[in-house]
Parts: sequence; structure tokens; C-alpha cells
Amino acid sequence: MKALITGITGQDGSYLADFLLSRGYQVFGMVRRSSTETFERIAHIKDRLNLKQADLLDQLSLIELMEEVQPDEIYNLAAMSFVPTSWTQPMLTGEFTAIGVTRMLEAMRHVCPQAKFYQASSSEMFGQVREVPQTELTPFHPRSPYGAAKAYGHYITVNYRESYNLFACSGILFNHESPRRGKEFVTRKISNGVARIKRGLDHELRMGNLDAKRDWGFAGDYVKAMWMMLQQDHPDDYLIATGQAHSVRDFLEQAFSHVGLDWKQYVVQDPQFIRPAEVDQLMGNSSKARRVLGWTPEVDFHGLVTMMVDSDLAKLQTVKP
Ligand code: NAP
Ligand code: F7E
Repeated sequence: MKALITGITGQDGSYLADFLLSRGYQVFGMVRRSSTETFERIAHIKDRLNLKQADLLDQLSLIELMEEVQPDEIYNLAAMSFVPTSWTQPMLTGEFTAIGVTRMLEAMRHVCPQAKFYQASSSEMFGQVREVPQTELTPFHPRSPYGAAKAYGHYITVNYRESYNLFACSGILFNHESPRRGKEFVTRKISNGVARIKRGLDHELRMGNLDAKRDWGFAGDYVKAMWMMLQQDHPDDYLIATGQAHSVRDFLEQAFSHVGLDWKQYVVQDPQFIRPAEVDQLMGNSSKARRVLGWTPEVDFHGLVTMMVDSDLAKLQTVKP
């Protein structure tokens, strides 16, 4: 089986590549050209991957990529994924995260319509939530250009499935984290900040809204759900979440206490990290995925926090203040 992953250099792409290689897949990764390589997260498996250059902004490059690879499964994970940047670069976010999905679907429709397609949709589409917990049927109310772009990507995936009979699935994934998470996202910012303070490299951690609540899971568990969606007889949409919500304050408390420190002595609130519009709380009901796919998360909140802090402490073991 041949799988094509866009966004293979990102957090999820790297875990999905690990998972698919372990199942005997031939894994092709789409990477965009840059002056320096961004292969840190896939360095351990790079020799086993087929990396190909193409870009979500360039239709012909996607068509040629699919002609060359002829994939059985396509996982569209590439996107501009950091919510604050979507306010400073809303047009580019729309091009990557929204129209990029249509470019991928168009390429697949023309070149390999028998392939199976996974779209990385997001709980950010729920935004100002209409009900708690959210399900596949909860209406969307995005609160950022990123959330709006993802809502477009979700609906165009459903639309291509219904219009052209493609095997196209949308996974509505809630926040998922890991030691490979980018350092600007709140969980990794905290785990890295705690490790730096513990090692004497920093003395404070500057944060935004501590009241926001998220349903945080482990990325390694979530990429399995992506694959499971494509192994079904019929394409459908699934919500993937743990069902537990915690505040940013809870995350801080657990992360600092794991290394024997009191978070209140180090955290400084900084208005530069407050967003123009906030998503106050997200919590998902993944009972459809648990029932139909047989998916369950294996890492809980405490396990996730300690995994991330321990990983960052280990990375800084030899760094001197
Ligand atoms: P990530 O770490 O930010 O990775 C994003 C990937 O997209 C990177 O490989 C990046 O490549 C690539 N990319 C961006 N623009 C591109 C372009 N124009 N052409 C080709 N590649 C491009 O994101 P992630 O956390 O792994 O998330 C994966 C996907 O799931 C994203 O679509 C995200 O929006 C979505 N999602 C994430 C979460 C979550 O909690 N993590 C939840 C729901 C949905 P470079 O390395 O070159 O920058
Ligand atoms: O923020 C609050 C912030 O940037 C979480 C992406 O993967 O998940 C992610 O989007 C919360 C927000 O993730 C800081 O205001 C407080 O309420 O880690 P985040 P996100 O915006 O939820 C969804 C599902 C995606 O799809 C996205 O691609 O934490 N917060 N203080 C902060 N956030 C950051 N980044 N930095 C702070 O200092």
C-alpha cells in the first residue's frame, strides 16, 4: 500500500509516517522547497521515506505528484496551523488551509479518483461553542481566520464526496500534543518553559489567557484514528477527542508541580498573547469514532503533561545556564 502524506514534516505527519511504516506501507511525503531543511521530526525515519517536492499553492505540482506516486491513501495534513498567525496572515491562511484542500481534491479527482482521502479538520471550527460537549452534528461558529478556513476545508471535502463519489473523510480532531509539538503552541510552550526554568535557563514564562479550556490528547493516539477512518467500507466524518477538558491554568499547575515548582512564582500574564477573539472552551464527544472505528485514546492528561515535560528536560540536560 502506498500512502501520500502532505505536512509530513509537521507534528502529525511525523507520527503518521511512523505508524504507517510500522504497518508496512510505502510512505511518500510532500515537502515544500525551503532554503533550509525542516526534517527534524522525521530525521529518525528519513531513509525509509520517499520525499517529494510540491506545494499546496501550486495546482500543477500536486497533479504531477499524484501522477508520479499513484497513492492508495492520501492524508492532507499540510496547513498553516497556528491560530494567532491566521489573524496576521489571513489571506495566506485561506490559500493554504482552505483552497489548498480543493487543490488536493481536484488533483485526486483527475489523477487517482479511486484513492482514499483524509482531511485534517479541527475543533476550531466549533469556535464559540453551541453545545457542550461537541459532536459531529454541532453547528460551527469559527472564531479565527484559521477556524473559518478549516470550516471551508471540511465542507469542500464533504461536497467532493457527495458530488463525485470520492472516498473522502474529514476528521474533526481536537487539540493533540506531544514532545514534537511546535514550541509556540501552549502545551509545548509550557513544557519547554518549565524545563528551561528548572535547568536555570529562564526565570519566568509569559502567557496569555489562562482560563481557556481545551480537550487535549496525545498526537500518537490521534494519527491512528486518521488511518482507521480510511479502513472503513464507507467514507464518513468522525470527531476525535478525549472527552476531558482542562484549563491552561491546570496545564501550568501540573507541569510545574511535576518538577517540584509552584507555577504562580514564574508565570507572568502578557497582553501580547491575548487573541482578538478567543475560543473559551472545547470538549468533544467521540462516541461515534469509539463505536464505529473502535478507537480509544491511550494517554490521559496527566500522562501527556509528564511525557512532554520529561522530554524537554531530557533535551536540555546538557545545556548550561
Ligand atoms: P504542524 O506541525 O504545524 O505541521 C504543518 C505542516 O504543513 C508542516 O509539515 C508544514 O511544512 C506543512 N505546510 C504548511 N504549508 C504548506 C504548503 N503551502 N505546502 C506544503 N506543505 C505545507 O501541524 P500539526 O499539528 O501536525 O497538524 C496537522 C494538521 O492537522 C494541520 O492541517 C492542522 O491544521 C490540523 N489540526 C491540528 C490539530 C492539533 O491539535 N495538532 C488539531 C486539529 C487539526 P513546513 O515544515 O515546511 O512548515
Ligand atoms: O492555544 C491559550 C490560547 O495555540 C490553546 C492548533 O493545533 O488546536 C490548536 O489551536 C489555548 C488558546 O492551540 C497562550 O489563547 C494562553 O485558548 O495551543 P494553542 P489552539 O489555538 O487551540 C486546534 C485544534 C488546531 O486545529 C490548531 O491547528 O491556549 N493560551 N496563553 C496560549 N496559547 C499560546 N499559543 N501561547 C500562549 O502564551
